[in-house]
Amino acid sequence: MTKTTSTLTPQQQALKNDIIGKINRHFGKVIEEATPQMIYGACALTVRDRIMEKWAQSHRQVREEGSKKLYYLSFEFLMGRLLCTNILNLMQTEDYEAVLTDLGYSLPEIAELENDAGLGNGGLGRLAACFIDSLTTLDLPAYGCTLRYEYGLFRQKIVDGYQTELPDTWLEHGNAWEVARPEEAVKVSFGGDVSTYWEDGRIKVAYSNERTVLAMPYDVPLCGYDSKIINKLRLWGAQSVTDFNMKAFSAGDYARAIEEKELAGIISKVLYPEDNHTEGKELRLKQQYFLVSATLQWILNEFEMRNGTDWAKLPDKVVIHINDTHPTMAIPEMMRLLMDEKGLGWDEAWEIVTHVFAYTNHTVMSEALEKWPLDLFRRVVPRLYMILEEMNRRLMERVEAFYPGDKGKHDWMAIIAGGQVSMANTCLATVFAVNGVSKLHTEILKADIFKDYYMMDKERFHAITNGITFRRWIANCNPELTALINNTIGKGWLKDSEKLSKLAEFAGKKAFQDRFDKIKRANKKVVADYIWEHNGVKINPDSIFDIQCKRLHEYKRQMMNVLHILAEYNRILSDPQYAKSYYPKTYIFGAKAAPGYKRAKLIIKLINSVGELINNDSRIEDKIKVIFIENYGVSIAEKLVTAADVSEQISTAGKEASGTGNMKFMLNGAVTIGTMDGANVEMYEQVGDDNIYIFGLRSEEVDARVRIMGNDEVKYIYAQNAALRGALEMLINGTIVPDTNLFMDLYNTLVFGDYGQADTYMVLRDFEDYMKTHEQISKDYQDRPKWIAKQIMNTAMSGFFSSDRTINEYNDKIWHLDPIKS
Ligand code: 26W
Repeated sequence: MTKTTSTLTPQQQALKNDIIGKINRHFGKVIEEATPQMIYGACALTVRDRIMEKWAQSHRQVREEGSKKLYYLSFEFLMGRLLCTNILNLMQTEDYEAVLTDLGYSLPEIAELENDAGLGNGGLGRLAACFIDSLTTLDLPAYGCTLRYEYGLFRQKIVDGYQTELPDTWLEHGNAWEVARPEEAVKVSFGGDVSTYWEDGRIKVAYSNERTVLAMPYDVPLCGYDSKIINKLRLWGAQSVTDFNMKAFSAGDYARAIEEKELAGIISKVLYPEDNHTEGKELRLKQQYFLVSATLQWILNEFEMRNGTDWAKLPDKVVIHINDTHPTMAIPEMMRLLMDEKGLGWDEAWEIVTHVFAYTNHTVMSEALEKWPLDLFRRVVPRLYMILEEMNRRLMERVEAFYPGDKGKHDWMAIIAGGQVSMANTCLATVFAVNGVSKLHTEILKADIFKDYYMMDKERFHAITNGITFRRWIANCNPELTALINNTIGKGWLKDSEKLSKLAEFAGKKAFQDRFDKIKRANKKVVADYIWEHNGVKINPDSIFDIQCKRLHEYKRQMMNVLHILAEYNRILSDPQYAKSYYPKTYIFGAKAAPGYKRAKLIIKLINSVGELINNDSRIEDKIKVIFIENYGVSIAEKLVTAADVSEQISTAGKEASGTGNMKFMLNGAVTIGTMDGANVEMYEQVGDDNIYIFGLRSEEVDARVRIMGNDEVKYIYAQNAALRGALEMLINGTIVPDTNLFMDLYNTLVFGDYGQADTYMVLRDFEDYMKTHEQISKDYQDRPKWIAKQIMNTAMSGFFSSDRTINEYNDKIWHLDPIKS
């Protein structure tokens, strides 16, 4: 209800009038009749207007300065909600809070009505979203390019402890942020026959019988934090071209017209939920071609409009980043467009292509390395196939020159070999820069999976450690802590993250500790209330909140966490002395499993079953609670990271390329228990030994261990570690669930292995060290001043992990963009 008495400033009063105006004109309602959803919509529209005003200005500026632009191609942009970050970036949070309160609402309550834009699986997609925020904040001209999936990552519903998948209908209320650009729509064609012929002394290409769909761009303008430029995320949606010219189709083309309509209907329908695993589906390949072809046509059109047809200048004006191998087809597509459409010869086109593209690898998991069957590839994109064949022929000459007579290298490094097209090799054969996402990950790329390419050209390999945007991951999600930091060291750190280290001198100060701890306690209470509401379990906010939230994958070792919880539970039951001294703990999990990854889904069931068992066992007097948060995603992560005492980052060393959740927890003052993996290594370097708990095998030890000691070591550990054995046996002895077969697969893979190799992910081998480290944490936690100092040090030393630093590194080493001038 509208209040009449108000203490709004004139500026806030104007904003209020704007919002009411939107309710009137956009929704045809008076303010008294507006639903909260309409209030959200009206707020979003007012924010969009403000961004749009800046947009026109910024657009002109970029054009006049003739700036070089980055196109960041990614199949995933896990943006989450935009209302609060946009308001924060416009520096209008206080105004919107005041006006919404005046209207009888609150900003957080209205913000919650926005559906998460869940256009991503996990780390890679969220990284893209953080990057676009930092690029914009740093005033660098950049466009994110992705698909406008009608359904984002599935909505997870837990039924009887099992994950079930429901469609994520994020567009159900429309998308207030996007602007359709029909005037920039382009056509993308699939399949058909390709033939070549000579004309005017050049080879020409003719296509026939292809299937064509229309790519419709939807732009989401993005503002940075206190910055000048407006960038955008371009989402391509597929539409039917036949709607426009159905009449023109002769009877013979009728079937084709219908086929095209169907194709258009499914291409941008759904995000594939595979993470670190590729299934090789035809539709996925079509999605890939659709995105890259539409984007490249747009890039070349823009270039031509501003710079004419001097294509050799393209690398001065454009840099295209390939986010993991998924958009790799951009490379042969650029060759195709330059040769077939713009009339360049192979060498001229190749010179351009090799100076325009850069590529980031995000995983070393072999199941995730994309390879496509030749037949499929040839059928879907016949012309690109021809181009890749020629690229491969020339590549093999280079390989032969560098590694004479080494046949093995030919197969391993080829674009086309063994009946498959390798996307990673296509990138490695072409791009001017390759990078890994943490120091360790890059070392592994250079020493292992990309070694042969590295030896040929070392200069183009870079290590650029990931980062996160501090605007979303502290300023927005933890306003109380942000205010405390602002009051203590000033506001500069939000744009210059290294300044956070000034907090270190307050780590031991009692008054500061008290305030810091009070905020953490309040955030824990919020999560406890959330759990009560959603899980119906009462949580003690004074217990240790120990959180592991990320995709479910064996290498991330949620399994080790569960086994350890079981071991603690058993010990509480059997050892009264231990029970007495046990400090209460709340173990929180959040994870989606790929729908086809059976074992991962079984681990979710296990976590829920263990929760049932432990949460309801009155003998342990609520000392342990185990909670599974349903439908983990960006918005719930924003709550969880503020409430953690302990952050679980426990992947098998060498497997997690970087991790970025680890950084979000650290920034909000959680202490990490982790392996020397991914960016954990650099977190350790930042905070030092006293403020992080490192355990387990190092990456260089992992392989050696399997090679030298093999399964004998696993048998030995099983025999000798009673706590671990006890936990493992619970999987199959009917204690957790009556059906002793249910978790048999989980037991078997650890103890006996899938292909004769037990304990692939070192769960048993790292268990003892993990257990001891947890004991130490429980002890240290109870020395409050010491523990809170550790938490503060984590926040203080996390400046390095701002994505602003990451983007500056990319820019210095790879992109070379200039910030727009005022
Ligand atoms: C083709 C199927 C598929 C889908 C997604 C294969 C691989 C992926 C991604 C590369 C998986 C991913 O998100 N990797 C994560 O990237 C983050 C950002 O760099 C890193 O922090 C994580 O460690 C890495 O697992």
